[in-house]
Amino acid sequence: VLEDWEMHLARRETEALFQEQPETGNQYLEDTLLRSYLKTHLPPKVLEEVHRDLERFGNRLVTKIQPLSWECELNPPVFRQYDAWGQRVDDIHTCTAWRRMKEISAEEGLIAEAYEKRYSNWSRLYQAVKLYLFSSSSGGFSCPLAMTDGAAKVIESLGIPGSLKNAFDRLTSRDPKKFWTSGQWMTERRGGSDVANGTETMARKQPDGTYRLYGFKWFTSAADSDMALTLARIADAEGQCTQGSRGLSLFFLRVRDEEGKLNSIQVQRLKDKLGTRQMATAELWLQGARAELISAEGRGVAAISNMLNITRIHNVIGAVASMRRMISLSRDYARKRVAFGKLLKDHPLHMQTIARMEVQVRGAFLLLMEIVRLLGLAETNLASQQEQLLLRLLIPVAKLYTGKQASAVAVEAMESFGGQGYMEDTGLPVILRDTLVLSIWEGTTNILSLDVLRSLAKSQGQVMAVFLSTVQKKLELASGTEELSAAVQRTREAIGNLQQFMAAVGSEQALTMEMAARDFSYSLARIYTGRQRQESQNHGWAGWEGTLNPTQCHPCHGRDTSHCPRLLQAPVSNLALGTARDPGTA
Ligand code: UCC
Ligand code: FAD
Repeated sequence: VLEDWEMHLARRETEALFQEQPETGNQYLEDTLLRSYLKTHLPPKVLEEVHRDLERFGNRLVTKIQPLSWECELNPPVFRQYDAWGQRVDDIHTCTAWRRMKEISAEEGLIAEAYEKRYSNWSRLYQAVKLYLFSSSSGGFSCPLAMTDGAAKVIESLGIPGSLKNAFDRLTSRDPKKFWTSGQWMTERRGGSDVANGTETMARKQPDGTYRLYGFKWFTSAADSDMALTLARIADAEGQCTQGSRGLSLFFLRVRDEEGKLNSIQVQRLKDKLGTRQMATAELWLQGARAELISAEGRGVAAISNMLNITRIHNVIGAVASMRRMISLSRDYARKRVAFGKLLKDHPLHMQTIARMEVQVRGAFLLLMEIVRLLGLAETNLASQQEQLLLRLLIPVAKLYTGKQASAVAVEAMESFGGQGYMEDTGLPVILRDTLVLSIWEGTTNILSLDVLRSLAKSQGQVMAVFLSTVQKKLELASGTEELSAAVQRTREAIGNLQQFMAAVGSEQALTMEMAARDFSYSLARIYTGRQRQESQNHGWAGWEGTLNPTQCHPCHGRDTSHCPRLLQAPVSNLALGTARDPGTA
């Protein structure tokens, strides 16, 4: 009996030492940076209404929506190609929780808010904040919402033609019974980055003016969506198509008809993905899918770029939300987990690790807010030409940079839970997996870096002037604050490096700029968020960083660069950009 009693006591002791799981409460109320941003920027009347709604939404997220999110993870979509009698059905079955997410998205106006413009230029920002809070509890539903928003934006930018009025109303509806989501079918087997050369899908005009599409779409996310925007080449009477970008046009199509029958589309299979497994990504054969041409012929890429710019902003939202969730959990864990006789929060080194992640997410959050603030101004005709240029530049910069940041933060944060971080049923690996895609889809880091250059070229350099003058103004404001003086100084030095680099690139711009595109873009992100590393002043720290200058390295200008010994030894792209390096938490 005594032995039993001792065992009981020992067991109680062990159980008492067991750590509680990390939790988050109302994500709105707990996010001091978000709340202070809203307080500083929103007009008081708007703030009052928005605050009430966000507090309510924050509670709904933690009590009702978060559990659905886990259900989505546990019940990923299932594809059934044939029924029991051998009939081809191509049914993508989604779980109840996923379908509930669609209803909640409508009820909460997660798309509608931006188009109703109840708060004029602040509506976009308000929508983005709701999406940011929703993202990590959405069970992957953020993905269809991104594309739905993008599709609504394209249709709005076309002036909402009569034939698309129904679609627009549904995409922006608050009625769960009416609400539609959209897909974005761009990627084909031959290329997802090089869409201009990768697209083989052909469009044949029908006597009634509609088109039938024939081709194979290699990645189609949220394949359970109601409609899609997609690219195809219009065939002439002889069946010939114009190749390249100028041959691409944009089409609207319904995925299924009123009876739920697929629109001459066959689902080949669902992708077996590392993450985002809650959401169906399919390979689709278009076998004469009926579609409507919605851009001018040959202007498909330009027309769909309205969608890309919106979905890329959603990507930034997802990246910031992921970092915020990981860090919130990590902080909570540090308050509960004991190591070496004290809580993790009392170990300075552990707290330094968390603080470094916090700095990352804060910079990223403020960059996101800046973008949606500018977008709101642009959409209500309140943006100056300079603000429009800045918005065009900051979208790819933020997408590429925050995608990388989020991946690095997710890995670091996972480690902050020790072995538990690696355990599947904690849910932490889900966040990591879902985060890793953010730098791939919606344009990879390199492709977005080239888009940064595109925005520079298109504005004939004006955008850089706007960027620099905007940063200078922000620095002037900050320079009055003593605590910020060192950071202001470092940012000024980084701007100096950037200007020096641009001046030195001079006439050999094309190749150098292409090679430098990634690091150049990172520099823009770091400068805009005021995040310069002290180490960047020391050129020795990265081995090769800052050791070349652009005029030194062009033996192979205009030729195949792959064998250039200098390029193999030292990435030319870091020329003079002392601030560039992969975003990380170190
Ligand atoms: O991945 C996808 C969906 C994933 C699921 C959704 C998740 C959402 C986030 C959720 C968060 C949780 S959909 C597939 C995404 N695919 C891409 O992003 C494609 C990546 N490749 C590019 O971005 C390339 O740069 C291309 C395709 C745009 C390059 O095409 P071109 O035709 O070779 O490029 P051009 O000739 O330079 O551009 C054609 C026109 C030009 O206008 P004009 O002719 O007037 O000079 C460009 O200025 O398009 C214009 N343009 C743009 N305009 C190109 N890009 C842009 C842009 N970003 N903004 C404005
Ligand atoms: P590639 O274009 O072959 O690129 C391979 C590598 O080469 C990349 O690292 C890229 O950065 C680099 N590279 C390519 N060109 C250059 C260059 N000029 N300079 C420097 N580097 C270069 N697509 C859709 O259309 N709709 C969807 O719904 C969709 N959903 C997706 C869901 C998931 C989970 C994933 C992973 C992808 C999805 N995609 C979707 C596809 C996605 O957009 C593409 O995978 C992406 O754009 C990259 O295209 P790719 O896979 O063809 O890679």
